[in-house]
Amino acid sequence: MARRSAETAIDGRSTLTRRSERFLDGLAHVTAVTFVSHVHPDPDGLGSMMGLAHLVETNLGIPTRMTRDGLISRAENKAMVELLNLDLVPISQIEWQEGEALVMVDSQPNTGRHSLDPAVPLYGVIDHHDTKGDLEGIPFVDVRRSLGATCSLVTSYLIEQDVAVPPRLATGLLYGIETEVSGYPREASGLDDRALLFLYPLADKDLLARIRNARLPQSHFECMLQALQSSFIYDRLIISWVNELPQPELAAEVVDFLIRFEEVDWAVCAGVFNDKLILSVRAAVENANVGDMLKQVVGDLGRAGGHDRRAGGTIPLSSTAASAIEGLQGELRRRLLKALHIDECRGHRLVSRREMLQNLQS
Ligand SMILES: [Mn+2]
Repeated sequence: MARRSAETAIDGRSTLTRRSERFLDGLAHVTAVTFVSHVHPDPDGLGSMMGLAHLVETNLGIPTRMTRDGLISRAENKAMVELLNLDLVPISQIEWQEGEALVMVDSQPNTGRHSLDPAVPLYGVIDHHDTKGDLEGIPFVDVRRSLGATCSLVTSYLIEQDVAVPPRLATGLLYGIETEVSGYPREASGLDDRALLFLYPLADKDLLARIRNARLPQSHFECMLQALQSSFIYDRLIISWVNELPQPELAAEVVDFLIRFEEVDWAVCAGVFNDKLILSVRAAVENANVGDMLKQVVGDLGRAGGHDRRAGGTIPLSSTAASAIEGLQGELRRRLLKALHIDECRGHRLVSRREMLQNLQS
C-alpha cells in the first residue's frame, strides 16, 4: 500500500506530545471551551468535538460545549447524535462569554462552510482538509492534510495524554474515521490505522452497527430514483441533476453511489436545497484533485473545496425558477467538461427514457 511519506515526520512521538500538550497548555486559564465544526457536521466533525471535549474536561476540569451549524439530516449522522446522546447547541443560540475559548474542528475559518460570526476569535483549529482557510493569528493550529480524518488526530491526543476513552466516545471517534477513510484508503495514513486499532476494542459494536445501518426515510428512495433518472454521461463523467433535495447531504450519497459505476471516473451531483444549489463530486482516479477542480469550476458563483477524490460546494440561487436553474446547470456542465478536458458533447442518459417509461407501464 502506498502511504504518504510526509506522515513519518509528524508521527514522531515527541511532536505529538508537544502538540497535545501545547493544545491543553493554551486552555489552562479559560473559563469554558466551545467546539464548532462545519455546516451540516459529519461524523468526523462530531467525533472530533466529542474527543476534544472529553480531553479538556478530563485533564483540565473545564466545562465544554459542542455545537451544530445548520441541520444534521443524513440518517446515519442523526442516529450517531441520538445513540451517542450528543448534546449539540445550535450555533445561532450560542452567546459568547468573556474568557471562553473557541476551537474549530474538521474545518478552517473563512472557507465558506460556517455561519459562525467571523469576528469571534478562535483559540484553535484542528483539521485535515486540503482547502486552506484563514489561519493567521490563531494561537493553536494543527492542520495535517495527509490524514484521513480529524478524529484520528484527536485520538492521537487522547492516546498521548493517556486519557481513558469510554465506549461511547470510542464509538464516535471510530465511526468518524471509518466514514472518512472507508472508500478512500489512499487518503488515509498510518496514524489513521493506529487510531482505528486503538479504538476498535473500546467501541460499542452494537451502537456502531445501529449507526451504520440507520433506517432511511421514504424521501431518500424518491431522491435516489430521481437522481438515477436524471443522470447524464459525458465520456468518463456522470452528472446527476436533482430538482429538489429533501436534505442537503443527499447530494453526497448520490455521488457515493454513482462513482461505483464502472464506466465513469468522475461523478457530480447538483441538487437544489432551499435557495442553494448543492454540489458534490467524487473521483475514481488518483490525484484527481477534485477539491481544487470544483473550486475552479464554481469560481465566483459560490464556494467549494474538499479532498483529492471528494469535494463539495454550494452556489446561492438568486432565483429558483426552472429557467434560472437550467441556465446555471448549462453553465456548470460547460465548466465541468472544460475542467476535465472532455469535448463538448451531448450527454446520454444512464437509464434511457424508453426504459423508464416501459418500467412504469409494466
Ligand atoms: Mn473530516
